[in-house]
Amino acid sequence: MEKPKGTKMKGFEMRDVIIFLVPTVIVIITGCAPSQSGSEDVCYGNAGLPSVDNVTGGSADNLFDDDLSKFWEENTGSFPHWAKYTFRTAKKIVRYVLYADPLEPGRMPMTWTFEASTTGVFRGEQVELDMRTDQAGWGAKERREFTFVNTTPFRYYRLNISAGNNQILRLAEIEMMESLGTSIRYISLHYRPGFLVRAKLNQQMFTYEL
Ligand SMILES: [Ca+2]
Repeated sequence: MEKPKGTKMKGFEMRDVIIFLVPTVIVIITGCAPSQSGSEDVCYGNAGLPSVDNVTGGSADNLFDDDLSKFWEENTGSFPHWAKYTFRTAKKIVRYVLYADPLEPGRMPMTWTFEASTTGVFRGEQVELDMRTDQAGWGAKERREFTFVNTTPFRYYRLNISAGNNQILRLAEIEMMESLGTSIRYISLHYRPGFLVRAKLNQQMFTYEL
């Protein structure tokens, strides 16, 4: 065994330390925070109330039930559409995750804003926390994570979808987190001779040169 050396891996928050064992070397990646407070999804059970602008299949509850086989669908063929979560107590959300349906991932949103409000009205008072315009090519059960800067607790958060990848909109799950700490599910490591380690973490690829 030899200690890792070389450049710092980009893309991780500098928090906890995780040690991965790979052939002949120990790779220490600083920054993963698997059990950090705030890194977990806070949209669950009686933490708040889901709602959407319209339903033609599934329900608003299906967006926050931790079950990818249940979805919210809207198939009237027009946009925008929105999905809202009303927390019982204000939370400082800084990260959210969207999951595609196992059977119809091509119905995922393409363009949206992620917004917050202190009143829940969303008629101009809301704050735009994040915007995405290019979210194409979703795969079955695909997970995409989005982060932004937010220093204010809000009770109301909304995904406001202005365009989809299909006229029919189908979204399997939404998660929201209070920390940028990266959960480590779906991690895989690839090592090859020449001292290059590649880690795929939550759909993002990182490279560590030893
Ligand atoms: Ca679901």
